[in-house]
Amino acid sequence: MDCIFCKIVKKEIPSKVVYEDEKVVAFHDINPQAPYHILVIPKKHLSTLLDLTEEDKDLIGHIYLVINRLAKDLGFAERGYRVVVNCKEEAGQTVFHLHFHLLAGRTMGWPPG
Ligand code: DGP
Repeated sequence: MDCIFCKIVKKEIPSKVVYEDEKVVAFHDINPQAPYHILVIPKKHLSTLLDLTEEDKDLIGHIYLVINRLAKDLGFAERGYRVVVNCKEEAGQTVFHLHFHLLAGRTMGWPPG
């Protein structure tokens, strides 16, 4: 499958990894929208949020715990951070491998554009 994030998981293309375990990889976004912009992705290929099934419940819980750990380790847990998942084209999804944007380091606006 020609998936750029699967290639990042397999280290076939380089990325700035900040965390990795048997289920997930977290790395810096190539086009950061905030001082901290990290993508947390499952190693398992899921195209969109809609592809989650019952068997992924633990995986999703794990991803949020990794996000919290990164927020603490990288020093922005106290100030706050935003987690975004774009699901399908109209929401702005451009890479069809499920990913959680972790954004921090500036004041965020609402509603998002
Ligand atoms: P989304 O629009 O929600 O599908 O976000 C995709 C994000 O992925 C976007 O912020 C840019 C980032 N991205 C795309 N290609 C690469 C890549 O090759 N490496 C890294 N580190 N990030 C990428």
